[in-house]
Order: sequence, then structure tokens, then C-alpha cells
Amino acid sequence: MATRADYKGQERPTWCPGCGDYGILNALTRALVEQNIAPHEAIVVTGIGCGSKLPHYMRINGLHTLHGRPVPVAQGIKLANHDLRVIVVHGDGDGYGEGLGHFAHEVRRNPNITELVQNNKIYGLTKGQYSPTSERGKRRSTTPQGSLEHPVQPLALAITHGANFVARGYPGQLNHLIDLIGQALQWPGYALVDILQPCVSFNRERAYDYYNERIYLLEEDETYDPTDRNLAWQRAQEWGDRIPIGVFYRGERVAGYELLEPALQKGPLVKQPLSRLNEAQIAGLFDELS
Ligand SMILES: Cc1ncc(C[n+]2csc(CCOP(=O)(O)OP(=O)(O)O)c2C)c(N)n1
Ligand code: SF4
Ligand SMILES: [Mg+2]
Repeated sequence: MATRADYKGQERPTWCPGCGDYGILNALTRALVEQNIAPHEAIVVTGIGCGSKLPHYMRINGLHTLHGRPVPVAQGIKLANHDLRVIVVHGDGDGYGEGLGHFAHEVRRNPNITELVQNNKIYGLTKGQYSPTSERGKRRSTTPQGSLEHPVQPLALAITHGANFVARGYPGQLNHLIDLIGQALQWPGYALVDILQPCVSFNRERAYDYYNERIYLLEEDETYDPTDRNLAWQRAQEWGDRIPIGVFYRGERVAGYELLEPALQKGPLVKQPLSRLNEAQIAGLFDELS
């Protein structure tokens, strides 16, 4: 049985004091422990950004990739090794900006990947430019007159593209976030947990005070049914005086893409022979292609 100590990394986080990423690191660690997943059984794949530094601060398999690119790398890992729990962790700029195309295709493909998005509605690492989830009118160094763009709606986008597990958490509600990540880890296919992550240095107007006043739990709303896809799509866009967190949509438990792909019916790539060709055939191929 893994313990939190098993997951403790050697490096100390360089995040600003009070950053929401500490809570996300804590929640992910606790969820892995609760799900009895050992460090060698999981991999955390990240992009570039403040939050994407997370695997440096855990003792776990980790791959810190390029900005906007952890999703294709994670999909490759899952195709190659079905036994690894593949967890993508990255920011809103990484996931919903530079990586938006990957996000949409990942969702409709449904690999068994858990995706956690540290959504601080800002580019944190590069010092606070507006991001794809910044609200219209957001004034930053790159939008001195205020952003003219409508924000990306990640939860509605995921539901539209066929995601069957779509949730939103908040590190200020730590036990709730641990539970959401645990549910996502148990889900057989793609699972999204968008996380309202306070950036206390560059987005103070969307930090703890703002969220603590507005957040409510979907599971405490008796009229809400997370199996109703249309309702989920509508509620995913509620934003303002009240901001919902919880499981927005829980659909069909469809097996991950990696188990359905005909080329992998004999097992994942790591369990297949390196090549079905003999040495002469390989040499012939090299001759032909050189
Ligand atoms: C291809 C590429 N484009 C742009 C950058 C510059 N860059 C680094 S981090 C970042 C945005 C980070 O924002 P986000 O993903 O929201 O993460 P946060 O820092 O807020 O956690 C950008 C634009 C880069 N490193 N690589
Ligand atoms: S700049 Fe914002 S997101 Fe980055 S470490 Fe500091 S508080 Fe966290
Ligand atoms: Mg960000």
C-alpha cells in the first residue's frame, strides 16, 4: 500500500506562497494514495507553465514536455503501455490555448487518460498575460484595452466532443478535489478535471476571495442530474455570482481507445515483439529507404 511519503519528491516547489498549485499537488498525491496506486504504476505528463513543473515535486514517473504538447505524448504512452496510469497535468494556456487542437481530438478519441488542468485564467509563468480562459475585457500587458475574445469553455467543449467524465474542482475545497481526482482515476476512458487554480501573483481578482464567495457544490443541488448531457452542457457555462464545482457529466463507461484499437488487440506495444521482420528483411528495408 503506497503512502504519501512514497510520493514525496526531493525538490521543493518554486511556486509563489499561496499558489493554488500546492493544493493540486497535495490533492493528486492523496488521490493516488487513496486509489492505492504506487508511484511506479503512474506517469504524470506535463507541458510548460508554472503548474507543469508539478512532476519535479513528486516521486513518480514524469515527463515534462513542450508547451501545448503533453496530450499527444500521453496518448503515445498509453498506446505503448496500457498498464500505466497516465495523468496529464497542465495549465489553461497549455491545454486550452496552444494545445486546444490536441484537447479536442483526445476527448473524442477517449483514451484512458486523466487530465487535470490548472486553470488560473492567466499565463502565470510568463508573468500574467491574458489566457484562453480569461474573461472578455481582461486587461493585461498584452490586452491593455481589455480582451476582445470570448473565453474558451473547456467543460462544454469536452461534453460536446463526447467526454464521458467531466468535472471541475477547486483546491480551496481540498477533500472535494481529492474525491474528484479519485473518480477520474477510476474512470475507464478519458476523464477531465478542470481546476480553478488561484494565481495569487498575477490574477488576484480571480483568487481565493473571489471563488470562496461564489462556489457551490453540484452534488448539493438536488435538481441537478449529472447523467443529463444537455443539462451538463448548460450548467458548464454557468459563471458569475454562482460558480459550480463537482461532476458535471458522468456518461457511459466506455473502454479506452487503447483497448479498442484493432492494431493493439494482441496487447500494448511494450508487450509485442520489437519487429516481426527478420534481420535480412530489416536490412532490405534500410537499403530501400536509404
Ligand atoms: C511553443 C511555446 N510557446 C510559448 C511559450 C511561452 N510560454 C511558456 S509558459 C506559457 C504560458 C503558460 O500558461 P499556462 O499554460 O496557463 O500555465 P501557468 O503558468 O499559468 O501555470 C507560455 C506562453 C513556450 N515556452 N513555448
Ligand atoms: S505566478 Fe501564479 S501560477 Fe505561477 S507560481 Fe506564482 S501564483 Fe502560482
Ligand atoms: Mg495558466
